[in-house]
Amino acid sequence: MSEGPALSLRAIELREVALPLVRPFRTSFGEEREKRAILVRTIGDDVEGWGECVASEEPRYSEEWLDGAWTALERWMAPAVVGQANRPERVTESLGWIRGHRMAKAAIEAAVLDVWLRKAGVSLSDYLSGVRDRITCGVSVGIAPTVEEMLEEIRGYLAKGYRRIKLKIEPGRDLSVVGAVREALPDTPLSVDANGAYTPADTPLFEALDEMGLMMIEQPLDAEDLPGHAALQARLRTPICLDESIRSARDAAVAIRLGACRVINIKPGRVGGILEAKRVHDVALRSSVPVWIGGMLETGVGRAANLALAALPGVTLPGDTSASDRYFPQDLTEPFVLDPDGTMAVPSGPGIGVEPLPDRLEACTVRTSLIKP
Ligand code: OSB
Ligand code: MG
Repeated sequence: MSEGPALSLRAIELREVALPLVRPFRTSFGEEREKRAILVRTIGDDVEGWGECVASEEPRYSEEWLDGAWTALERWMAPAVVGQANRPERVTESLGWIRGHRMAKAAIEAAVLDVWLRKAGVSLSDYLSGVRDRITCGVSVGIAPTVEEMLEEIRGYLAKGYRRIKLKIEPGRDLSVVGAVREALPDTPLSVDANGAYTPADTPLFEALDEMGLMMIEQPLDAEDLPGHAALQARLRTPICLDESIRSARDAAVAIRLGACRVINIKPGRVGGILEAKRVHDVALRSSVPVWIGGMLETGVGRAANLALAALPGVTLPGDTSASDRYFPQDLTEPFVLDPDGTMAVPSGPGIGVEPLPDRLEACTVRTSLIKP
């Protein structure tokens, strides 16, 4: 993977964007009404690349938050990378001294990968050795005030072709909601995602969910609690899928060894980059643990990279890589569209294969910063 020329960057631009969501997205840790993201633009002599930072406005999903990521990118990460001779793997080395801040690191690595692959004329999917040109899509359904509203939303997604429905749950909105959805849709592939909202004392609740024919239960317990997940998994037939707990390929190896999960949700931002995401995939594949690609309500820029990862051979379950119209009235890029068979095309152009539409980008921009050598 390290073949190919180094590329020198003239500048790196940071851009915070804000896009209205089609509907509020509610999870056990809060509600988002608008999508805010930092885009990283790598500016070479004759090519440009893009990456998206998935840190949200408040540090609820993980320790990272948007303003913190902005500062880390502006003050340390962009200066460490701009003007240097860059190969994608070098980015990880240049930023290695910075502890944590994985989402910020992932954004700058993605933008360097994109510009470098565009220059080389190679698609991200080919670079990663992806094996398919279409991927199977599921959709993540936020918590709604009533079961009727959730069912209406879900029926809309099923009519569009989505192959798996993931229900967000939280204490008080779990068994009854999942039971009602399961009763209304007995044959639909269903999963649940708790975003770590429960404790080992809730084991009886998960034993009841275990009877509902779910594909998996995602992140039931606190991100730090791998032993707790292992103990819970030992009592359930339904596979536990880890999201927040897996921050690196090493975490994945430990979680699998402990029996803390039987499925992994891979998000490049959470693990510090696309290259580490590939290593998480490789670890899981070697242990025959199926994986899928998650999402953080990304704009088309981040989504394109997620779709390239979804083309990897070990990604055997439908992901949260949904179409643009599930998130935004208008995406930043040309919209990603779901085929009625529930699949979406993996971008085949150089790099991530898409770029922000200039007018849309201007209309959505909240602030910018230009970092030069
Ligand atoms: O836990 O997977 C999650 C969105 C934001 C933060 C965390 C999560 C999610 C989703 C939505 O479930 C995934 C998507 O459609 O992008
Ligand atoms: Mg999750």
